[in-house]
Amino acid sequence: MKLKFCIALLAAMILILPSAAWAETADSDDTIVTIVRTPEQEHAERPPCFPDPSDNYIRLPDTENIAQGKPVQASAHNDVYVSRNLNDGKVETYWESKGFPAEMTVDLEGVHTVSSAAFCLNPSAIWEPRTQEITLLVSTDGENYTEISPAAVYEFDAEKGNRIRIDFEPAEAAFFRAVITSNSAYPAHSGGAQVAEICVY
Ligand SMILES: [Ca+2]
Repeated sequence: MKLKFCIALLAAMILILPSAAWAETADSDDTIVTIVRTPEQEHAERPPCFPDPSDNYIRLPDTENIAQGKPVQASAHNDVYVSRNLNDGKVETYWESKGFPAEMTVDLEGVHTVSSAAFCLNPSAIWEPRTQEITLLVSTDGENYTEISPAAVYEFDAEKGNRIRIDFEPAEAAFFRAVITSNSAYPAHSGGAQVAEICVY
């Protein structure tokens, strides 16, 4: 009986002692706890040995894009792809016309000398390569338009940023218009032009 009592007492000590020791340590003012907080990641890290995909992107002018956020009118759109997506500064949002020809006109809110334009799609590779035929026109009064870049087929490729740049002779413009007459990725009856951003410089 005495032996059983000793075994039970020993077992109880084994169970109680570690928790008592832990509690003392955890409650002690001498315990040093170092909390390490990692900094927020502010941008994607890319090891130097990996090429930057944007190195292959078509370069856009360094000057201000005067089309961004300006009033814009466009042909009828498909689904939710409305005209305000054309120049909201986001390549993730886009305008899609309901058929061809597809026309968009940006009110530049004043006369500007322009010499370059860019058309962007989402640079994600999920947007497969395509071509779109584009004509550019400008106007100083909103009624009479002059062609500054004739209809030509441009290639959009995610490896080049899914964007194209059109340079032309400098012209005075208060209104900038683009007409798109084909889209190789969306030629079906209900298809149309697709533009994530129209930029004017
Ligand atoms: Ca957009």
